[in-house]
Amino acid sequence: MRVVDLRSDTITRPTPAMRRAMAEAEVGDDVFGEDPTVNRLQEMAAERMGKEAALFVASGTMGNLVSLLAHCGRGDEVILGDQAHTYIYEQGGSAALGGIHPRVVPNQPDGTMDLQQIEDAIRPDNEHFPRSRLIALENTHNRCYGTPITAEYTKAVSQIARRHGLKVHVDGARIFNAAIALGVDVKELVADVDSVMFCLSKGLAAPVGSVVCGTREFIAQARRTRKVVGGGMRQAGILAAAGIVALTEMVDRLAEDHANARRLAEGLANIDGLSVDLDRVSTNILYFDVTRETLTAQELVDRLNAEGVRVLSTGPRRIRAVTNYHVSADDIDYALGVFQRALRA
Ligand code: TLP
Repeated sequence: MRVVDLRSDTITRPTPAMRRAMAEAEVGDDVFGEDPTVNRLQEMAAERMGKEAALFVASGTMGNLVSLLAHCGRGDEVILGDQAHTYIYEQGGSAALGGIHPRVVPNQPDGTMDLQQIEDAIRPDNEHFPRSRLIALENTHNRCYGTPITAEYTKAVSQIARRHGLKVHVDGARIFNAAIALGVDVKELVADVDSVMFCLSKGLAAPVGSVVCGTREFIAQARRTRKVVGGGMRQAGILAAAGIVALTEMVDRLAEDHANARRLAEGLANIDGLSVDLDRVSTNILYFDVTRETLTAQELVDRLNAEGVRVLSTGPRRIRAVTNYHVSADDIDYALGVFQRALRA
């Protein structure tokens, strides 16, 4: 059966070039700082993001966790969006393991938080309150339709943070999608922030890994917090080698994923029983709603799955699709045919 897997860009498998690089990678013990391939990836990543230093970690979740643990102590507070991946999908790890208190501000449909609401959420120095330490942004914003967050907005948030002595972290799991969609150098998107985490294992198709970037001092602290959560990975150059290929060969092609997401959205918009807001499709993530009363999102997902088209239901009427390296324009047209049949049934 022909399969078109749109559940996530995390399903991407390593390219032949990655497998070759992995097989040939020079390695050493990275806990001693002696893995040349990990070191090279970290240098490349820091350079790409315009930061002093970088740290290879096992996953996006680990990257966000070690960053929050490095910025905040127990009883400190992080301000973040109510739709943030870190708030919803990371098991509350920073609270559970780090005693960091989350202060949520509503995300607006475009993934930003209202600047005034952020500023209002910062606590005055008072023994009743946790200490506000950090503001966390997400770019692109997964739950907010994969919307890219602009450099101007990020700068405005950073200015608020500076005024009050807070730091800014960006969950940039898909920050290269944002850079491609906005047509800017990725450095501009993180120029004013203290730390950024980006993923190699999503649209960039590496099998494993994310990278945290920031100042030398911050990365030294993040290295400590990575170790305590069990993230010291020894001969991790085997994995970093694929990450290097991801950074050098897989960034520019993200534009194809964006074009395919638009193609899918436009096709879905023409299918009776579905509703898509075309204005909100700007990267590789799209959400749409099942408007036919007699059909739930999960029922439609099951019908599609039986025909090899895989998507995720994220609410009673809502479905998410994510275009990725293994999905071509022809696959999109095929998937649209399957959608049409599933809704006719
Ligand atoms: N997102 C996954 C799922 O967890 C929902 C997906 O399929 O989109 N930040 C953001 C913005 C993410 O979207 C994700 C993964 C992470 C962090 C966590 O990365 P991993 O899965 O590597 O821990």
